[in-house]
Amino acid sequence: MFSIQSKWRYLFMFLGIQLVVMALLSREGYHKRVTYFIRIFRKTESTVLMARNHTTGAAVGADVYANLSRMSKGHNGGDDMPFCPKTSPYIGGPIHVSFPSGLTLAEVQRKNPTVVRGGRYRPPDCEALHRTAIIIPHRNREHHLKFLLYYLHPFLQRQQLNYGIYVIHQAGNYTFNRAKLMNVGFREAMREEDWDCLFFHDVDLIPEDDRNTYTCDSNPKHAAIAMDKFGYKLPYKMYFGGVSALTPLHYLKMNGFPNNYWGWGGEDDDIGVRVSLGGMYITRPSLKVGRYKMIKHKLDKGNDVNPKRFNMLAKTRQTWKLDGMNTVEYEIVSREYLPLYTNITVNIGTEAGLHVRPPTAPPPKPPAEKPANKTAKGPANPPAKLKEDHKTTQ
Ligand code: UDH
Ligand code: MN
Repeated sequence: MFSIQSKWRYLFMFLGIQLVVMALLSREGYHKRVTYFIRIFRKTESTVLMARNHTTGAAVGADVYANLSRMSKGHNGGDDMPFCPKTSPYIGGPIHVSFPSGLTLAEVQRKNPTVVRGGRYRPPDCEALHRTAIIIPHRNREHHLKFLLYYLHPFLQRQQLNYGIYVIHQAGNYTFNRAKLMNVGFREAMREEDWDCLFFHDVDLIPEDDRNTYTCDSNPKHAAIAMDKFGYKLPYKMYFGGVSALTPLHYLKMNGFPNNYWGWGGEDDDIGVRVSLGGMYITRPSLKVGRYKMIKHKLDKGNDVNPKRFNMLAKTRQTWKLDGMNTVEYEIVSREYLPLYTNITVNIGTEAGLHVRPPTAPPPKPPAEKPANKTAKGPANPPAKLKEDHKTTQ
């Protein structure tokens, strides 16, 4: 029979042996496995935290930057890198999302030292299994962009992706056109790299769980299924707005997105209908995982509700092959490879077409006696000097 004392002695001996084995494994280069075991205990803690969080309704979750320092330590950069595992060991589940005042882009840059020019990243210690481009339609939302970059960079790094972030900035003040900007983003991103997945991402949506992997499925995926704005529920079955993921093949099968939805609303439903017209269906992560916080905002200037949207939507079946990726016209104004993203400023024209003519000039005056001065003003509103011109031919 064991006495209580000897029971304790055996228990301590057992724990001691465990510690020695762990130390040896760690020394022999089994660091990942050891940390894996350590994380199992940590995870239980975070699950308890999460459970508590669900009952109170408050958002807790982990710091999205918690795992990053460990990642960069394994850097080897050689050609003989192994492939990354199917499931990243750095994924941790719920993420704490808040919007502290005083955050700067310089701070985001400082916290993401492994992100390179143009907002590109590759895992330092393994060959990524996925190449994902993030396409963000944008105008006048720099404040939101800063927060999105703050959360998205570490989020994607935790998923061990080879990724790039593209911000597609609509030039000028004409009515905003989200879907057309996505078409531009698709073409311009694919021009640079053979991305195997494109995430079309509103600037104000912050993912709250890193198990929501930014990779593509065999069918188009609607990722922003549970937004705080809609009480963390899908507002209606065909909803496809906010954040969606398509492979280049999916995108071309549905002829991309429509170019003619100017102003707020309708385009996301049109895209949803295009998915089924292209012979595909919408996949979704679970409600638990596809959670997003939308940074609070009002409807923007220059993005009034589109009153034609319901009429247009009723005709998608007739129009989807006539308007989309095969007809998109735009002019690139500038392309900047910034430290945290690639900024593409684009002229997408207006409802009247790409080149808006200045208002008809009044009838010419009879010729003046003196020859015209060289510094005389040109026509009102001259077209901007643009670097590249793109018209799709398919
Ligand atoms: N966007 C811009 N600039 C604009 C307009 C839109 O960058 O001027 C982009 C941005 O990525 C944004 C996305 O287009 O996230 C979608 O536009 P949105 O955020 O206005 O769309 P949402 O469905 O509109 O969030 C909610 C309008 C809230 C009105 C509330 C009135 N009660
Ligand atoms: Mn929004």
